[in-house]
Amino acid sequence: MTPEPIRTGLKVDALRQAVLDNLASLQACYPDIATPHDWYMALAYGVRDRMLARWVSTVRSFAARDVKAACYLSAEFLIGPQLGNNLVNLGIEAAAREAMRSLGQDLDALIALEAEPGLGNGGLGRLAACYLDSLATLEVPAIGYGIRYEFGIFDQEIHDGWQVEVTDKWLQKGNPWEIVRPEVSFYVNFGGHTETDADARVHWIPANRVKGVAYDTPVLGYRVSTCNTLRLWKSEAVESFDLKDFNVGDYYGAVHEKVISETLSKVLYPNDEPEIGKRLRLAQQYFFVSCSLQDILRLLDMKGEPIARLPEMAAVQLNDTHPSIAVVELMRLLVDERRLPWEQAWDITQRTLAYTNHTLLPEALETWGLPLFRDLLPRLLEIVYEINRRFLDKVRRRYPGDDARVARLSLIDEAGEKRVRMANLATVGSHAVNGVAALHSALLRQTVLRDFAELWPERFHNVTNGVTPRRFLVLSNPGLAQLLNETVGEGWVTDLSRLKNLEAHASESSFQERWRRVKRLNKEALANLIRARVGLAVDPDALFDIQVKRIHEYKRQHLNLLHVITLYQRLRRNAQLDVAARCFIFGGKAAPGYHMAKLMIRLINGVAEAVNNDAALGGRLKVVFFPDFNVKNAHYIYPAADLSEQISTAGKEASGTGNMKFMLNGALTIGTLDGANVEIREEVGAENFFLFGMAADHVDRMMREGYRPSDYVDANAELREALDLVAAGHFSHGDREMVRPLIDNLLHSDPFLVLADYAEYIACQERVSAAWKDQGRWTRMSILNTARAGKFSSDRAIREYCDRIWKVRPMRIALD
Ligand code: 26W
Repeated sequence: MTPEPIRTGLKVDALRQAVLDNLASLQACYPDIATPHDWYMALAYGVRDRMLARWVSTVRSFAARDVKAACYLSAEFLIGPQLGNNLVNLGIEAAAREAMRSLGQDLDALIALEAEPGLGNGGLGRLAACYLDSLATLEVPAIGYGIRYEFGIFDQEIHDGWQVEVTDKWLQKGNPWEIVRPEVSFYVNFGGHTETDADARVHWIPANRVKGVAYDTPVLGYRVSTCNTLRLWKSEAVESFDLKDFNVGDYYGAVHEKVISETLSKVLYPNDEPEIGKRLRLAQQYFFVSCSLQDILRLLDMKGEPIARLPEMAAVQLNDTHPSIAVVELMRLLVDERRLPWEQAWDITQRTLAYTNHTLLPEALETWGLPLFRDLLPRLLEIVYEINRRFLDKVRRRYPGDDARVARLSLIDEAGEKRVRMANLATVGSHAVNGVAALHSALLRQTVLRDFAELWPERFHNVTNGVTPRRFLVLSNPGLAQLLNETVGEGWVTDLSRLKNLEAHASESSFQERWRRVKRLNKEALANLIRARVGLAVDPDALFDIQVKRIHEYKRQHLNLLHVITLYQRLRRNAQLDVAARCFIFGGKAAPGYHMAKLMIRLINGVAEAVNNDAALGGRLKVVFFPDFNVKNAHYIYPAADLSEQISTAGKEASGTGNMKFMLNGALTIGTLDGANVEIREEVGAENFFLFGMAADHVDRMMREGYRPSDYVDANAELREALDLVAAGHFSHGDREMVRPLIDNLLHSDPFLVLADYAEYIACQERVSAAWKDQGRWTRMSILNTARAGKFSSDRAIREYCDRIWKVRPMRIALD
């Protein structure tokens, strides 16, 4: 049997030889002295080689054929660790495991070594990564465009119960998954002024210029030859060293420009939701958008396509408003550089761009002050004015005399300090606008973008989010994946609706036994990790009640905590109380400047300390704050959950995607009618979902008619007792001052209606405990959650974008 080629062979022998070759040729060492990092890099480069073959074929096919590509512009791509995912998508995990075992290495230990590329904050960034996986798996030509942050989202440590941010040095040991493209680089202007020449052509005379250099990461589809590209831009100085300054001894001067320019892609802003309006943030956004659009036009030129065909060749998706300056930058490139007439340029821009909104929270809708905008992007502000002038002319013709509507629709908020409204700009410059869940898209039309929805109803769509079953089941829950393969065949991985075939087995006791066995092993694995990371022993037989997501008041981690405290009080009052043993697991990062969120983390840890050390509870309650929740740790958490906490105030969580990952892994959801919870409950059936709380319209009415939180305290003794315990410092070593901001917030304003939903939540949790007692019923509901999760595959969402918004079709790749 002819041996496989070392660089592309997929079997054990070729892989083993590739690793040994790479140890020598890339790590410059040999097995006896190789460190675990050397083995990891040697294997990673071997896996990369197998992807490159497909990468090159994909790029060659794309260049040769008249096909339209999807270009996903996002300030965040939370791609997670790559090795395990690439092994699964290549279909060589077993072969690699054997090859490494034969070399005395443990594949899982090597996978655990990889530094996670934390190039995102949470939902929005992870969604972008899931979508790249689905685009490649569906063989759709696509490019992800973003920023190669040198420092991603901070690592979270917990010291004395408080979050401490630690710099994320993900690039410290090198990144085998990226390839630098020094020749794919563009200049980006900042500051300065504009001049108009004799033939009315506007020239931007910038104060500074930086260079953007492309770093490409391959994105391989599952068991296909399509390998798309994630192109991330790094900022560099045009002149990285100024000899003149150096020669006159001004050593700092000599490297000043280098330092300034490189800051653009230095660090990810760790905020998700509260808008920060920092100059560097706008510069970052313009930097990657300008590089990306220049690159898209360059690819069009390389294909010999006229600029007028841009809308037929590229569908550019704006992942929230963060890249929405693209509306203006594309106009600048088409009008100023390509000399197109304004009307033609505008038509091309609108037909090329589309915008996805991910939040209704007013404080998260980006706006930029005119002074900052003018100072940093003078030419773009001129174009904003012209876009606005022409747009409002149309509005005035449509709604004569309706000045209030004109003011609301304007790209410029004239009230107070004038600001550019990025959501309005994104909507005006796009042919399609979508929300990320049915409820969210409806609320978008009724609230934030109401005037636009009335103006252009045909532009508004909904595309409910999805998650990739490759990473969030095949890779992170191999036990369940195996059971699914044996029960419904392997087709579900790329056609998640096939999980429906599980329903027939939902009440079979033998199947239920195997199902519980898988969940049990995953809970043991998480329990071991909790022991290692937090030093706490938890009981895998307990109900694993998990809430993991960014810490935010609208996500209501403090409502969850009030349930924990209520149970704690009940058991302290009556140790014989018949409640199901519960292990409460919290996880999530707080934006460094978000003090209420940091206080919530501190209080969770304070409650954990009190509960976990209270012998009277007999170990029936355990509370864990799992540190540094990220994609890597999520691999252990979603498969081990029995109960998924999705308890945001209705109308606040645009969609949620963790809720989908929990459902896919057989967890039952306790939640409100918010975001995608509504559709999860529709798919799984109301009888398999623990619902509580006010619906969005009730919340809205309550907030408009005036809400008095103290009424709910007066009406509920357990609630008062729980709040009093916190206020008394019971969970803060007697420090009342520490918790006062949280207590005062709840008692006096409670903007997210925690106290109003408390009673129903507690009652719902009692229904959960009752259901848990009947393991047959619980397991049946668990199986039905997985069986009916098909809709929430990111493959379904991407097919909807391709058909309804991008008009992009798959392109089969023939491997050379
Ligand atoms: C300007 C600061 C900032 C940064 C990030 C504002 C807003 C954001 C994101 C929009 C926040 C985000 O991640 N939103 C989440 O997006 C997910 C994917 O669509 C949804 O599932 C979540 O409900 C939504 O909160």
